[in-house]
Amino acid sequence: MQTEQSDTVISSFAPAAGYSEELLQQLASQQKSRKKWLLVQPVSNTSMMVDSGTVSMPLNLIMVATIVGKLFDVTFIDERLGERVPEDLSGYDVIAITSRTLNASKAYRIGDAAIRQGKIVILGGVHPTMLQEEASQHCTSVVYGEIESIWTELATDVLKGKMQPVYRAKTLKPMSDMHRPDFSYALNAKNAKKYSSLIPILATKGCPVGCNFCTTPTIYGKNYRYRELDLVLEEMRYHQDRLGKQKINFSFMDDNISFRPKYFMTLLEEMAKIGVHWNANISMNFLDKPEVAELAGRSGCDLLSIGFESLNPETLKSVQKGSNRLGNYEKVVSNLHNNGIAIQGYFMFGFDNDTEESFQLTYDFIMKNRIEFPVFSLVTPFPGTPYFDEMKSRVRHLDWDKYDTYHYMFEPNKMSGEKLLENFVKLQKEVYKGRSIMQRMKGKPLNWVWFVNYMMHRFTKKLSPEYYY
Ligand code: B12
Ligand code: SF4
Repeated sequence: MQTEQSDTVISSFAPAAGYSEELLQQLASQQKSRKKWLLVQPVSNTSMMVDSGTVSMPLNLIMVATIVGKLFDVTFIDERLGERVPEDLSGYDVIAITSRTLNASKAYRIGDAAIRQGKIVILGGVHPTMLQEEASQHCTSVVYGEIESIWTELATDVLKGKMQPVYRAKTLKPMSDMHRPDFSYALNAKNAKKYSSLIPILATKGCPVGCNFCTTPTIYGKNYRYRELDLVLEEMRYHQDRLGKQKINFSFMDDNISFRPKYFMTLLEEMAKIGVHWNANISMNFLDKPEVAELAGRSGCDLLSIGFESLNPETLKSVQKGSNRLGNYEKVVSNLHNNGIAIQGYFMFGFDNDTEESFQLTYDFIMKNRIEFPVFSLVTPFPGTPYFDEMKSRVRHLDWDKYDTYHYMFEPNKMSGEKLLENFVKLQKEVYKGRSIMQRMKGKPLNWVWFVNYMMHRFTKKLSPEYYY
């Protein structure tokens, strides 16, 4: 299917000098027995709901497993399912760990233990990418960004037994050249039944909007790449066949699925034909057009995740959230609701402009507009972002276990930290009270969004500000 060309047509994509696909295949075929990789998704220490109960299938590690599994034996451990990395790692040659900031300290502990046992240890994911020097102390090699773009170099060096401290690709691989994720790694994991039934999928990568608190523009810059639509649709059909039904719920892991409107609209047209259901992250510019919401609804969209972030225009400006126009918020919401699409609305607190009134304002906005799935976080300067540089001197913790967006990272100008937390917790309890859920959800389709509200109700009931100081 023809769509416009990707922004970053990486026709010049090639491995670094001295590496080639032919050399890699030759070395791989000379392995006496295939080297054994242990791939790990570490569990974090956070009490956040997303890390307990039903967990989403980790597309990041599935994609790593897919490419590694072409040449090596793979064992896949997702600690969020309850399984733990064994103490004795003698059965493995390579321990490869994915990490975000939230689970970095756990990832490092696993890395340290593996180093002590003489293993090749590879750290990847957003946190090691942003803090290579720190991560290097807990592994043999750090991989910057996606594995696919640096795989030839990485795998060749593993086979030669000569690792470099950092692997960073000079150019990014076109997404259409990436393998279709092999879900068997996750589906065969111990306790795989704990995975949510939503199937993660990827159509695009990158987001040039450039919010200063987000890692995506730092890692992928202005790049916005997408897969051929045929590949995305073929993957959807594959899952329909595998599960023997048409109505499958897909969860797009894209940073911002609508950044190229023509591609997005064609994708919607095609999804409408195959009868799937889906949800995705999206920025709101573009959703003020009723025809976009109408087509999204027709294409099976159940829910869109939108970063409203703040109702304060000064704050939006200060974080460079160029996609948000305060004047459009209600219009965007009603366009989506008119087409049966629920909204996961992200709201952040703890900015210097925030006052106690900001919480009431947000509560009123959510209740009036009946936002189905509000998510609240305290603004967190994640390492490697421009926001981190800006706030460095005020940050209270560099303990990554606290980077769960529930601990406050700095005292805002117009409120004490204690007041911030008190209001933050109170707001969540209010929004997820049984009565408020009914007010926001009454008459809405009986699907998994109700279940999420029930889970949030249970989670917020237990919230207590003291825990997050
Ligand atoms: C989709 C998404 C979600 C989804 C699903 C997450 C999930 N189940 O994985 C949901 C909505 C649940 C979610 C929730 C949250 N998210 Co989120 N999310 C994303 C998003 C947009 C895409 C992640 C993704 O799956 N991409 C697709 C995969 C295939 O790409 P990838 O992860 O980059 O993996 C590739 C490479 O990194 C590399 N790689 C990864 N691991 C490894 C390991 C090895 C060994 C190697 C070699 C390579 C390698 O190769 C992979 C394949 O190409 C990212 C932004 C981003 N681009 O990373 C934010 C992001 C990960 N989220 C973020 C945050 C803050 C959150 C929340 C805290 C938000 C909140 N307040 O609720 C929660 C916390 C959830 C949790 N417990 O972890 C931050 C994390 C920042 C940080 N420094 O840690 C990010 C980076 C966005 C940002 N603000 O910068 N998120
Ligand atoms: S719109 Fe979303 S993905 Fe894009 S830069 Fe901002 S926070 Fe990151």
